[in-house]
Amino acid sequence: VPQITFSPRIRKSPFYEATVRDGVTDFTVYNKMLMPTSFGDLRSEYDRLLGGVAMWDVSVERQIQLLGPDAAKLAQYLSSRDLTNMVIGQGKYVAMCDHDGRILNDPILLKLAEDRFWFSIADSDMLLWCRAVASERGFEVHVSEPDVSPLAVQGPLAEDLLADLFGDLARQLKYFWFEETHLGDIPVVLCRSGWSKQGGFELFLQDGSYGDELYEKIKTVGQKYNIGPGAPNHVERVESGLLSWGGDTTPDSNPFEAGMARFVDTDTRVDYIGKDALQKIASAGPRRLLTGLLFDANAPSEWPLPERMPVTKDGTPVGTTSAIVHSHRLNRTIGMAQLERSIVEAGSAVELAGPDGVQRATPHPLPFL
Ligand code: THG
Repeated sequence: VPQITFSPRIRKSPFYEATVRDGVTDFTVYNKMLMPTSFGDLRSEYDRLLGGVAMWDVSVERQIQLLGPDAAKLAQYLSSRDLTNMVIGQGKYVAMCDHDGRILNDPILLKLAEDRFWFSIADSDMLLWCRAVASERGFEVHVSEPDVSPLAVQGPLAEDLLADLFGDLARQLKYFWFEETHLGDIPVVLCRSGWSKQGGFELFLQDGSYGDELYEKIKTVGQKYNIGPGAPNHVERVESGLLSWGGDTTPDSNPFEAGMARFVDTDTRVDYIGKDALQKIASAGPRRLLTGLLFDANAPSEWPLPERMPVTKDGTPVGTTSAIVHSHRLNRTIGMAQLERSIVEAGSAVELAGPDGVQRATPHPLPFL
């Protein structure tokens, strides 16, 4: 099997040593950094996420910090969502678009102070973009990638576990809200968030030298909840319809094609990059839509293919898939695809030509579950 060559260009997480001790078997590269994707038993990792609690090293979700008197102005100008009523301690899921309305990233934006924001980014070079825009606009703001590394604790038992560590704070936090706090000496931001729909938190470690200590602390307290290691779970995220930027999107996708329409404000007085383009797309209607695909029958086990696959309707190309998985809860092959809007709106049956024959599938609303 070919291997990835490690080098200083591929950064390691402060939890790297801890995940190796825990038996990590697979990594991907994300934001020029290694991210664990499996500990060797994906089915157990799924079951733990659905029925218990799992810990994921997601330090690859880097923070782009905006600090200074114009931080709020820059955060708004970069986000296609009206942030007027955003308060300190609140997180919001936003799209960052270019001037033509293409989606560049889909971060969670955290407001830590009136003059301090974090974009918790997906896999694209937003430090370059944010610095360039800040300078071109002449904004008085310092843009950096600070030493901050999120660690996700996900699953139905995550709240009990974190209440053991943080007391009532863990129970009181609302979805996407957060608080800057400490665990002993360890500086963290505790946020109710995470890339699953099973509930849970992310601890944004604010000093990488505590990586091992934080991981082991959660693992120790987590023993009574049978905590185990895991990673952002591909099967659960397709069932839940969570967007994977760069996977479900292509370089020219706009947020309406990526299922992010409800997070875009076109009818607003605030100004942001791409607003005119997004208004035009919104009134004309996007050409394609992100949709679930429900296969007529279970596809053979070699089908959950990592590549995009062409989708046709009566032989005519109508889009491509970005994920095909076997849903454990539906006991059916499901997928995600960007297809012509008319196909999605009509719910028309489509075909996919795979390794051993053609499979039929039907558009299905996201989330599946
Ligand atoms: N956590 C943190 N940073 C991140 C991610 C994360 N950065 C990269 C990536 N993930 C950003 N992408 C997403 C995509 C979806 C969601 C969160 C981050 C998500 N969406 C819900 C949904 O679509 O149903 C809820 C959105 C809402 O209601 O506001 O949770 O995971 N720190």
